[in-house]
Amino acid sequence: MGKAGQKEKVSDSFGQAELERFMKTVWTGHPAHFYPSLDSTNIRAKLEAQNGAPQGTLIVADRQTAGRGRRGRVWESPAGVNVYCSLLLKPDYAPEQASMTTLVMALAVVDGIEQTCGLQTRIKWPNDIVVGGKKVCGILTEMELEKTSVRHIVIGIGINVGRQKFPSQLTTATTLEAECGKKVSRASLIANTMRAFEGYYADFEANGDLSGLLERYNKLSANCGQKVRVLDPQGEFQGVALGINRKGELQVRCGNGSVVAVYAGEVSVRGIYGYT
Ligand code: BT5
Repeated sequence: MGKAGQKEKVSDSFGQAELERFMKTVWTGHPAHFYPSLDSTNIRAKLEAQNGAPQGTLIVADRQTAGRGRRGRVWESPAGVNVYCSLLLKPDYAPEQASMTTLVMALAVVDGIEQTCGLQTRIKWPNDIVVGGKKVCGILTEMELEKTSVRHIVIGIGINVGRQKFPSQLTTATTLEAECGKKVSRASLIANTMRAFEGYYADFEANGDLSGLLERYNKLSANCGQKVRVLDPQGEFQGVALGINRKGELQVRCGNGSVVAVYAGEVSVRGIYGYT
């Protein structure tokens, strides 16, 4: 199917026109491309980047047939209920800074959700947004390098919005509408999240790290002060999460009192308080 033919709307409240109407941003979501169905918005955004799409391009789909999480995990992406979108960045900073953009986007998603439906969510480092101990959003950041510099970054966001039945093995997921008890506009949610991202990203770019956002991030962190289990390729260890540092690493105090900085790109961290 041709690209133009894919840009229809799938319901009265979610389509190309609604996205454009709600998007009150300076550079994110300009342009925004809506698709009823894609394999993965991240894959599409990377293709657009290769074809010269500008920074700020936003790819949105009503459904994904190959939605992905980290390390090839599946992201459940049914039609008609959720947000699946990917933002293209073309920065001129070093690859080490790229993984920090996941944390910047996490802050934006928390604000976007709160502004759209009043729900207060928290961030489970590095890439989950949780409410009541369940996951309502996941973020997948991917970058492409050219020699040693970043050619582009794609930040993919999946937010569960409308009520739906998850596969039985997925017991840790919830949706915004189940949690807040009212209808949530997907176009408005995307627009609010993008607007919040612009503010946080400006701070990140000005500082070159997360130093200006540390306090807010740690306040919203579901990990701070909690026991965590770090699944490091070198071996697993447990400790208490103290919060992130300016590079976005999670500081974990181990049993022997030493503090280890855990880098998002290398390990997974799991809470051991019911949410895994
Ligand atoms: C993530 O990975 O949480 C990143 C998810 C990013 C999805 C977006 S959607 C738009 C863009 N296009 C894509 O193809 N991807 C991005 P990870 O931390 O690896 O978590 C994956 C795990 O979350 C799975 O193994 C499941 O346990 C769980 N999961 C899968 N689908 C879910 C859903 N819809 N809601 C909550 N949890 C889910």
